[in-house]
Amino acid sequence: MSNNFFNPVEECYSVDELRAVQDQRLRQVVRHTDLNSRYFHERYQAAGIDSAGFRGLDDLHALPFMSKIDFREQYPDGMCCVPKDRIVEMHMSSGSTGTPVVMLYTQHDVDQWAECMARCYCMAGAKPGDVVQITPGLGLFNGGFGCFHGARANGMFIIPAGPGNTQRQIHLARDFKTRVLVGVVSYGTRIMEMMQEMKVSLPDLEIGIFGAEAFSDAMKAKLRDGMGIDAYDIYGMTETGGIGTLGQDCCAHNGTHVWEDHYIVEVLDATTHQPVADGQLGELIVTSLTREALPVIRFRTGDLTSVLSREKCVCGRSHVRLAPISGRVDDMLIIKGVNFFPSQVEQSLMKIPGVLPQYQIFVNDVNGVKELYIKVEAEKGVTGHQIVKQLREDLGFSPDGDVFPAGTLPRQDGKAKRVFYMKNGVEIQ
Ligand code: DLL
Repeated sequence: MSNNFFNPVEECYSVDELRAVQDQRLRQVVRHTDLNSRYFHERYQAAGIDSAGFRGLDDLHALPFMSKIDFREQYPDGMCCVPKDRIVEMHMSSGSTGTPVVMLYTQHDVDQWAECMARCYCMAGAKPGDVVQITPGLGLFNGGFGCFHGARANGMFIIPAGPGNTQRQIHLARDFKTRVLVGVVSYGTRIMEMMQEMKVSLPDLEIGIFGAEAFSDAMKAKLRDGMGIDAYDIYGMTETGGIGTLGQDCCAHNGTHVWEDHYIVEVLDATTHQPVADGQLGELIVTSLTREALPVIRFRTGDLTSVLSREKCVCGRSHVRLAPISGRVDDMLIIKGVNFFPSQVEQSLMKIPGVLPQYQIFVNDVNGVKELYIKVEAEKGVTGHQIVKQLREDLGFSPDGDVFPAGTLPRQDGKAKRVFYMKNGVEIQ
């Protein structure tokens, strides 16, 4: 357990300082977007907002929401707030409809991203000179480059491995003494499996930073114990500027500290858009305060979380702490009258001794009635009956479940596809 700061002053702002910075930066970003982008200007006009008289945090609730749909409709650069010749980088995610979501960066935006990401590395205990192995793709996906920019800012030795060739990852980590490993959660589990298969331990590896997918506490424990590391949960998305922009947990592992001097977060009821009380689950809404090319204003992330605490943390930071993402608004499953998220299935499965981190969830619509079927890898001796019993205890109904030997379910190098939708046994998406 370790705790460092990349930017001790801003990371240790008091709540009052954070509010003052947010208030001033919110006025600035509303003015900037209004003056420099027709998209934002028209939306503010339609909502009756004059950016010259905008009163900062007091007027936050009056700002209109935006969502992924706006990014898709404005593809490729319809929302851009700076002249084209100031753009130095782009990233993109494709999502379920196939229409891309593009994020554009000025040099200032790349530096802002690097700062957020460097804070995350430091918060996990990484120091200048540490070897960091970056396994998210270094391409259009924001994961790899965000890790790269942040590591450069923090003065680390970068192994830009990207995903895949898992045996080589282990050799690289052993030979170059990797201390910090970053990856999407399911690729972290893949590396852990390969370490076990190759019977290699990596004594220099101390810190694992994972994200991009549902990450249950039980999965964190598996990675921690299986790799002998401290496991951190990092958060961010293309629209907010990428990995790390929305923060990470600290050494106390008690929620995701959001970088509140750069982002305002609200947790709202996904249907009524009214604020929910701290501790209650709702949709996360994000406003970026310091991004230039493509700021987001009250962006509906679709991610569900709750405010865990606004108190000063033992690590010294007052930045708000959010619960791990429990799912997406559109991911909720309703089966036999029970509402739940795939992450709850993961949490339940990973509690069973001998169950391995690879699983698939099938939602089969049989003549209008939804049924759940789970495939999971497990060590010898674990039975389908144990799986069904655990899920019945945790979810309140009995799905079907089967156990498969290690290494038999399909794996992806990027984000894992965990949920499959079927109609009368035939996959539909
Ligand atoms: O997944 C950024 C990222 C890369 C984060 C690597 C962490 C590690 P997108 O592809 O735009 O960006 O996907 C963003 O992924 O809205 C969440 O639904 C989900 N997500 C990201 N981090 C977490 C996390 C990257 N720590 C979407 N826990 C988000 C759960 C996460 N879900």
